[in-house]
Order: sequence, then structure tokens, then C-alpha cells
Amino acid sequence: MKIDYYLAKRHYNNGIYCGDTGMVKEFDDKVFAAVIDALGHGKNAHELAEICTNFLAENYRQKLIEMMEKLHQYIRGSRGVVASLCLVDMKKSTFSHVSVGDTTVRKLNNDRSRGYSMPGIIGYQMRSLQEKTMKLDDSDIIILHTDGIPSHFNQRAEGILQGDARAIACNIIAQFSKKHDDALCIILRCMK
Ligand SMILES: [Mn+2]
Repeated sequence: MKIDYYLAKRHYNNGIYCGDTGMVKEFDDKVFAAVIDALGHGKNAHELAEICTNFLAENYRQKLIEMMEKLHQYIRGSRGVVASLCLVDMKKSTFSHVSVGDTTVRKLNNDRSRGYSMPGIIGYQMRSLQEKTMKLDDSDIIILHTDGIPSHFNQRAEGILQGDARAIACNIIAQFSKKHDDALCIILRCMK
């Protein structure tokens, strides 16, 4: 399968700083995707989010659990972040993720396929981690998002799943993001 993806975000108050960050990287028939929400707002949250993205840009080919544990050590003593680290294997048609704290991972076209997030704060307190894997179909649409979008937003809202990954991500940010928080989502749209 192939993946059409897009990352959309909106800064709190449309300011220059954003504590939500994310990335998508393709390598070896795989797609790595991550969403990160640094606790708090403003410059300090923004800088910590940048530190995390730089770390992931260097380490995204590693195993998800290892990567999460290393990130935890790397930012130990900071204000902390919550995050989902995800990997699509396009050859095997699988989606795996490791999530800590309040971020959401789910299939938009299937209510029962929700990801699981461990309680905790990366950089502060984290329990032993679990990696969850789901099988993907050619028509699946996966969303990863921060708590700047409510986890139960109405995925049946008219037209919300129409168009490519970019249209879907931008629509969701426009319609559902909370006014008083940063918001970020990544859409991974599976295709034949
Ligand atoms: Mn947030």
C-alpha cells in the first residue's frame, strides 16, 4: 500500500510559538509519524517541542519503544511532553504506535480502532511501554492529534473524510480545534 499524508497545525492565538509539533518521514517502505505536545504554552513549550523534533529527526529509524525511552532520558528534568510515535509498514500493511499521555490515535473510518495511550509524562514520569499494532486496509484513514482537538470530535460531520490527506487534516483543524490551545493533527490516508 501507499500512504498519502499531511500535517496541519494551528498555533494558540495564532502566535509565533507552538508547543505542538510533529513530523512524518518515509524510509524503506515505512512511514514514521509523530505528534508531540509540550506541556504549557509559549516560548518554553515551543523550545522543548523543537528539542524533541530534532531528537526524532536523528532517531526515527529506531524501534518505537527504544525511541520513546531515549526521548524520555534526553529531556529528563524538562517540563515534559506527551507524544505518540507511530510507524506504518507499507509492505505488511500494519500500523504500530507507542503513546504516552494525552494524545489521540485512531482510525477515522472505524470507531472501534482506537489507539491506546499509557498514562505518564515523557521527561518526567513514564511506566513500562507497550507497542500496539493494527492491520491496515487500503481505505483506512488514520489520525494522530494533540488535545487541541477533542478526542471525540464528530468524524461523521459532512465532508470531513473527503479529499486527500491535506484536505482532511485542514478541515479537521478548521472545524474542531479548540480556541484556547495549540492544535496539531497528522492524517495518514492508506491507498492501493
Ligand atoms: Mn495541548
